[in-house]
Amino acid sequence: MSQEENRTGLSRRQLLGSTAAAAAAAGAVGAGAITLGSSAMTPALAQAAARDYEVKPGDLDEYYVFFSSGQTGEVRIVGLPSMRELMRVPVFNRCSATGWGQTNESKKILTEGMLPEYRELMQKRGSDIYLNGDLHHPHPSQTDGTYDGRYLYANDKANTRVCRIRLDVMKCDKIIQLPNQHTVHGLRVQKYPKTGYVFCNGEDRVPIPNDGSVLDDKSQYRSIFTAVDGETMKVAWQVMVDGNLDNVDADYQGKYAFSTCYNSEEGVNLAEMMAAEQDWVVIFNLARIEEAVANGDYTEMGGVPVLDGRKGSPYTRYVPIANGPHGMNTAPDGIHIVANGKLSPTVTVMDVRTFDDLFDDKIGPRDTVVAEPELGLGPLHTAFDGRGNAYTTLFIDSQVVKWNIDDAIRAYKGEAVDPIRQKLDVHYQPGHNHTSMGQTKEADGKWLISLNKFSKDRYLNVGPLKPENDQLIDISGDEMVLVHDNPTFAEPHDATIVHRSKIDPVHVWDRNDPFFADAVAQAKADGVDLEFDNEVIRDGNKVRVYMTSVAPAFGLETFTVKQGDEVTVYVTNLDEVEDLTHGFAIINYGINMEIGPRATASVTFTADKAGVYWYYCSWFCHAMHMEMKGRMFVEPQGA
Ligand code: CUK
Ligand code: CUA
Repeated sequence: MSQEENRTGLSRRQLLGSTAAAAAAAGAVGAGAITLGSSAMTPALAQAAARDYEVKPGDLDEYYVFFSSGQTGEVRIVGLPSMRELMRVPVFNRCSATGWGQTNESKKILTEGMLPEYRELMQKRGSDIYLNGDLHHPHPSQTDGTYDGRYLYANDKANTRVCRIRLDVMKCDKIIQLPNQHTVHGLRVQKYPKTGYVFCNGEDRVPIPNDGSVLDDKSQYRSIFTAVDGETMKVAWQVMVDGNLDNVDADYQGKYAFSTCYNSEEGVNLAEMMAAEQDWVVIFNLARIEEAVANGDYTEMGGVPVLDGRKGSPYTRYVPIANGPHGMNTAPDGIHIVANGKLSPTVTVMDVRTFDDLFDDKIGPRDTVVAEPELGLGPLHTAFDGRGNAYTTLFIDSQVVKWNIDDAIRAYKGEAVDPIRQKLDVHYQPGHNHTSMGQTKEADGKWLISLNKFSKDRYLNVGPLKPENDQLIDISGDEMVLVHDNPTFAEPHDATIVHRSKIDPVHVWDRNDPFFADAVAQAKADGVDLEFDNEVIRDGNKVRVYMTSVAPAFGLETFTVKQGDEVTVYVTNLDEVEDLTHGFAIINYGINMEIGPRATASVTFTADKAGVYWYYCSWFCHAMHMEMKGRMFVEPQGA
């Protein structure tokens, strides 16, 4: 099959034809691309086409979608079903608009959880933070198998970090770098009784310690599984495993976590990693691990407890499955988990109720497998509708396949039943997919998003670098219906669809918020009331400038510092009006930050160039926003 056929399945002409047919059937369906995935208009499709998907101006979406942004390093909040981008939450990146990576508040979060050796290294390299990140898996905290609106966690594959975003203010409040392991790839949260643990897969194998004493001797490389405590954001424990770790998920009973391994060969190049016919899923027994940690039955490495979970250990079991599995997904029935074949056209379904017996050695590893349907080429990830159906992305076939779990189990037992319900073309090469509330016990089976790696011909050409294409699919009926194409910049891997009833962010900041508590404490020490005073405090060559802001004026029209001073500007936004954000930018000093309503933000810099420097409000806040500015005077050295 050529790559062309491979990717589309349908000709461009057919696609255009079906678009026109759908638009005609739907009447005025509003803005955005309404595209049906098949040229045949079945009753289900006609019904779907008649449905009004439009979120009209002023109407609110029913769901939040937390999109990863991959190598952009941020989390994006999108409304569903409109697929409108609502907000970006900078995390493992720098953000010109908000000052993330520049404000003292964000730098503290970016640096305090770094491993000390890497923090020193960064400082030697002239930066105190990593300037990049690769955020793949954003997952909100759960209580009793559903979202609880507290936090969202995500990994940084590029620099072995894990972050936490507070869902009340939609800002990152913790980032930690994990010791011993090399990258964090798969990340999922404990579902029961609550999060609890954040499970983090160390994908690449390295020597421990990785200090140069071992280089090319791969027999001494190790892969590490980490459980982070989602409350304290500290490593609870780590488990050393055979092979490597790709994606992970957890059960609904709070007993097990499980990860796919595509490199059981422990190879260091493509040929080696693909050599074996089979790889595996490794299952972690949380109770046994916790008991061992409590009993001190571990080795401390890099300051954290590390258990040996390689083959033969009481903490793990290895279930052989076909070569190169990728996604790992727990079904909302609380029983079934699915490992996605990638190099195998199959997915492997396991029954978590067998795991107790597996760990008690009453059954063998393969006795946990209850189905292994052949679905198509390149199965990567599976999502669920809560009605017993699963939806698996087929990367190579450029399709989403809908299949029935019970029928797959019956077929595995030898019954003549085809579990496949439908295959829908997606455009093109899907990675993750996600259903509404599908990773909780409250999966509602309304929507599916297919996160496609290539958009190719779906949009106006924007040059060699193209957007990804995230497609919205209506799964509420018997047939999947493609209803919207959504271009996204590099590169959503994963997304989580959360019903809006689960999340309740604040509208303005609380003055007692810990996010800017350091600024409040410093002001107090300086005898400054942030909400009233505008003052410049000199402390040797350190200067602290305290400034209020009320639209359309800063509390200080000018302030004066000396060349060479280390200047910290604290801006407090006194406006209580919803959505009234100010900015603080200093021209030619590379400074800009956001100050949300009732927030304080601060930035520190060296006033190394003498002269007059205007500062201005960078967030449009008022009719006189252009006039919201002042001057920083920097007296020349020796003046
Ligand atoms: S991984 Cu990207 S398509 Cu990082 Cu979840 Cu599967
Ligand atoms: Cu304040 Cu614009």
